Amino acid sequence: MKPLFISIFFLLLAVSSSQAAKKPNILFILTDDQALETISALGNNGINTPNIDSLVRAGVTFTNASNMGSWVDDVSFASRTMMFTGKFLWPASKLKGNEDPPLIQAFKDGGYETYGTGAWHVGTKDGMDSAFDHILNKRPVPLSLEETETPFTAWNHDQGANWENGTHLTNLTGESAISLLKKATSQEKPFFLYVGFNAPALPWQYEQKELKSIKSEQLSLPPNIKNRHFYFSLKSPKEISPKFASNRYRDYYLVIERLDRHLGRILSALKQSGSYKNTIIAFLSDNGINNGENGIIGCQNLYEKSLKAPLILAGPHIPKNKFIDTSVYLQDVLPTLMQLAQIPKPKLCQFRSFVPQMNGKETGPWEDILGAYCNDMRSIKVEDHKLVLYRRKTERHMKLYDLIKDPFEMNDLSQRKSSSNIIENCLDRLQRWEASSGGMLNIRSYFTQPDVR
Ligand SMILES: [Ca+2]
Repeated sequence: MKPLFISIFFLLLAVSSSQAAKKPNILFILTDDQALETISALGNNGINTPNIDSLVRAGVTFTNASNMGSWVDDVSFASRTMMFTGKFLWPASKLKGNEDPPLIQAFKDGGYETYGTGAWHVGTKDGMDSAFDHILNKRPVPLSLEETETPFTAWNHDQGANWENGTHLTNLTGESAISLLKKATSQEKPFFLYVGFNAPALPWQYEQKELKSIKSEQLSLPPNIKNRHFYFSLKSPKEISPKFASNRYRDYYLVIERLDRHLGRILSALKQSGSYKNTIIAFLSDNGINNGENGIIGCQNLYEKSLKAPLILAGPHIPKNKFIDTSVYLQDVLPTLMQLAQIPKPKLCQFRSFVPQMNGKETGPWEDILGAYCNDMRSIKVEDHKLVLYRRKTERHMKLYDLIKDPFEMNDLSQRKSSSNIIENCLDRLQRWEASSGGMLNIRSYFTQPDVR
């Protein structure tokens, strides 16, 4: 090789390796059943989340990020399967579970070393085992003790679940994340570290001494705690007293505060490693939950409380302390991270990047946002309005809410004459969604009869 060619060869080599070094690391923190408003930086005075707050200040927070829904009782499983396969609800429901998660594979193909710990709960081959190059302390979702233990005491370690093996599962996942982070930051390759916290999903377990940090009687409850569902046969409907609801809020918040402390330790470890500046942190949940709002317990419904969850991104080239109310899906997060990491999005991925919205584009990646729960419920959000359809056997119901004027979904507008154009538009869009995404319902034939409204 002549000297000039040799110089060019080494120059090209240097350029390509410096480009490789510039790829941002990804720290992907996924919580379970964390509703949007459980963050003090979003104005909730009843909970103290200084570390999630620090991410809010460091990055972009989406305040209208929704799960697309679920085809099974297990909403988490559906949400996560969509998130890591990139497929919409009905195509994801038909997966046989015999492939690796393609969106993690895309990062592997893009030169990333991948690491995972905690809960996974995704309908792909071999669970977490084949998803990541390195795994530490993968854990199943604990069974709900509320249904099996009487009485259930949060601090009774003998009742297992989160207390199994003597260490709270949130601590174990947090500590495992730090171990993996040390390993990942000592390697040359960029890393994708997945941290799946079981918290704040049930069962809510904590030490008795933690009780003093939140006084349930001082918690302010939203107005829809007093609201009763209109009535459709939802799972576990209960008469919900304010005392029952505030104790529930307290327990839920206590496990989130523990989660927040471990998030703080992970962020400190990342800063100590020297990799913080070149790491994108994604903090999100798979879905929210109703804790008595609108008379409902659980996430098997299409109220905003259950569909929406936190979605925060912070890191290089991401604006700081910015709030975006454009509607996106939680499942848009991986295509977004791919764009930020300059990794091609696999063709099969139906979700979209919201990088343009982070950079100031005012219109969203979607014209409307779908919600579905099995074949019992459908919802569509178009601009300010949300139409919800309920169907079971011969029962049919339709509800329309103005989410700007009525964020707690208490005033049904479907009976008003002035709503008819909005309803028609929503039904048309919902019908198109259902048909184009492989859904089973003929929206028009079920929901256009006069008695439905
Ligand atoms: Ca969940």
